[in-house]
Amino acid sequence: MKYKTLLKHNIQFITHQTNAYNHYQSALMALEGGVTWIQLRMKDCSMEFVKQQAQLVQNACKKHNALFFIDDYVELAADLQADGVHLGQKDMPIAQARQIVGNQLYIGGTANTFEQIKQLHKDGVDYVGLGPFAYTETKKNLSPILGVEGVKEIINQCRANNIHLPIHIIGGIKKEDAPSILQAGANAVAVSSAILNSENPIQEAADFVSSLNH
Ligand code: TZP
Ligand code: MG
Repeated sequence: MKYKTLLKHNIQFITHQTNAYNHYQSALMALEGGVTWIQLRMKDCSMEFVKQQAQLVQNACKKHNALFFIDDYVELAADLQADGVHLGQKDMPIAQARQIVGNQLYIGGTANTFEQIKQLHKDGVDYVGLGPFAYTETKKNLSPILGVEGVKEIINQCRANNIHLPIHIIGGIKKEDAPSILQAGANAVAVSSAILNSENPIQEAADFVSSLNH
């Protein structure tokens, strides 16, 4: 049994390296703004750097009582006893990841369509990251953009088919989009650049948090 619930977290921050901040700094600002779920997402970095940033971010999450997830690196998530790991369509198969992390860690999976969610549900993920909601520069090789209507349609299909997994919407989400995404039936939003590219990322994170809790 997992001891922390995902459902009380309606925003997840995705770390990113920008000209101004490294992954750790990006996570710290989101935490200071009140975000309680961080996903360390490091692409094209050495394993040594990933481990080092992961330890720093995990400690910061512990201090803030926030969930700490790692993108892609299943063994590292297991070694560090992170709260969870997130896997894309082309990453390690969910069943294999489950063998490695066991039942104590959450596993999230990325989807762009209802069919993919159906498969992830069968595979036993704990939540789905559905997107992209809008265009974003943060991710390479974007799948087709869903928009609020696409999101609504897919979530309705899930619920009509008895798939009640938590669904997070991701990709190009701005503060003003967040309430309508929750209205569409999503459980949470996952955000990176709208926070990091703002003038005051801590304030922007705090504004996101409060816009979702009204
Ligand atoms: N998957 C789809 S979009 C995205 C990921 C990991 C990046 C989210 O970041 P942003 O900057 O909020 O679009
Ligand atoms: Mg991945």
